[in-house]
Amino acid sequence: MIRKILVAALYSCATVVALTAELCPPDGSDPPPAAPPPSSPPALVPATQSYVTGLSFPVALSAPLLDPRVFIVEQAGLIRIAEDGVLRPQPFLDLRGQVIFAGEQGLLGLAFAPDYRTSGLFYVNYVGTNRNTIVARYATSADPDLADPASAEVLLAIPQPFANHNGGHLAFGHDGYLYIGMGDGGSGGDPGNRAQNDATLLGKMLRIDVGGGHGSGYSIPPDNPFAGGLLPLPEIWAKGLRNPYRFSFDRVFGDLYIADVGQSRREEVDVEGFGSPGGRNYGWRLMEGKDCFNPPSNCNDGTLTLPVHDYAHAAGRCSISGGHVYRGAVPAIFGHYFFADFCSGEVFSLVWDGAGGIVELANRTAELAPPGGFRSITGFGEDGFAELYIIQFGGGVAAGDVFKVVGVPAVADVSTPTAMGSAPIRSLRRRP
Ligand SMILES: [Ca+2]
Repeated sequence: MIRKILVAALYSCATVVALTAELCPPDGSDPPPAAPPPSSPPALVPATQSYVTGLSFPVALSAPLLDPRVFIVEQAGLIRIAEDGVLRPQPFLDLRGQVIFAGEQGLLGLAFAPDYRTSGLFYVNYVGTNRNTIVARYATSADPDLADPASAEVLLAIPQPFANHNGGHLAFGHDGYLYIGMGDGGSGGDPGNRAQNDATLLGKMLRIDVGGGHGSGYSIPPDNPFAGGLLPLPEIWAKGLRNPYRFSFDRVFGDLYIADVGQSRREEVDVEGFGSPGGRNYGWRLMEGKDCFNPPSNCNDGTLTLPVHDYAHAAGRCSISGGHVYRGAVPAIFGHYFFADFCSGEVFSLVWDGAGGIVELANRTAELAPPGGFRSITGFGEDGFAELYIIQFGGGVAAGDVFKVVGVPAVADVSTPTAMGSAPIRSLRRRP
C-alpha cells in the first residue's frame, strides 16, 4: 500500500515523464511549480490507435531515451524504424542471414545502451543458424538510421538443445547492468531439469556488465549473487524460469517484472523489487505458477519464490506475453503493469502490492482492442518518452501491427464495463 501511495505522489512527476521522458528521481521530487494547471482537465481512459501496420512477424519494440523513433524487431531478423506512425522501408539492421526463423526461434530481443545517445551501442538476442542463443553488441553507423553490421561482437553463445523456449529478451536495469532472459532449453516439462541446474545458463535470468564499451566483451557485476564462484555460474541472477520470453523494468522504481510462460496449466508474473540481492529461485520445474509440477506434491521446501499473480489456461488462454509498468500520459493506468495472453488476444493490467501479491487486476481488452479484437499479441514496447505500444503478431496478408496506447476523454459508453471485456479476470478464472 505504501507503494501505491508513492505512485500517487509521483503522478505529477509522471506528467514530467510524458513531456521530457526523463526518469523520475527516486524521491519523487517535482520541478518548481509552473503555470497553474487547467481547473478541470477531462478525465482520460485508455484506448489504442493503430501506429504501424504491414509488419512481418513483429515480436519486440524498443527505443533509446528521448528518441522520437521506435525500433521494431521482426522475428525473421530485421530491425525496422518507425517515426510518427510511418514505417521506413530501409531496415536499421538485417540479420536474416544469421538467424533461424521458425516457431519460437528468430530475432527476439533488442536493447539500447543507456548511453546510446553518445555511444550508439545496442544489444540483440537471437537464435543463430547454429541453434545457439546469441547475445551480441552492435554499433550504429555514421548514419543514425543504419546500424553497422560489421560491428557485431558476440558476447554469449548458449547452445539450445531444443527449438522452443529460447527466452529472447534483454533489457538494462536501473543498475546499468544488462539482464538476459533464458528459457529452459525447450521440449516440455524441462526434461533435463535445466532451470534448477546451476551449471547451465538455461532456465535463468542472467545479469552481466557490458559497460566496458565496444570490443570489451562483458564482465560479472561484483554484486551478482554468485559472483566469484565457479558454480552456480556467475552470470546467473535468478533461476527456476521456464521461458521468460518478456520481462521489463519499471521506469520509475526500477522493479523487475518477469512474465514466465507456463507448461500447460498456468501462466505467471514474477516481480523483484529494485535493490534485490538476486539469487532467487522462481520454482520451475518444481512448480508451474503457484501449483506443484514435478513433483506433483510437496514441491516447495520454502526456498522458492512464488509469482505475484498466475492464471489458468482457461477461456482460450495459453501463453503470457509480458509487458511494462505503464508510465505514459494516461493517469488512470499510471503504475499498472500490462501483459497479454498470446492465444486469447486479451490484455490485462495489475498493480503489484510491493510484496508477494497484487492489489488490482483488470481485463483491459475491451478498452484497448481494435474492432474484432486482437489476434496474437507477441509483446509490448515503450518508446523514448515512456509511451506504451502493443505488438500484434502476423505477416503476409494478415500483417503484423503495432498499436499505441493513448488516452481518450471518458464517456459513459466507454467506461462502462462490458460483459466480455472489462470483467475482472478473477471471476473469469472461477469458470471450470
Ligand atoms: Ca515460477
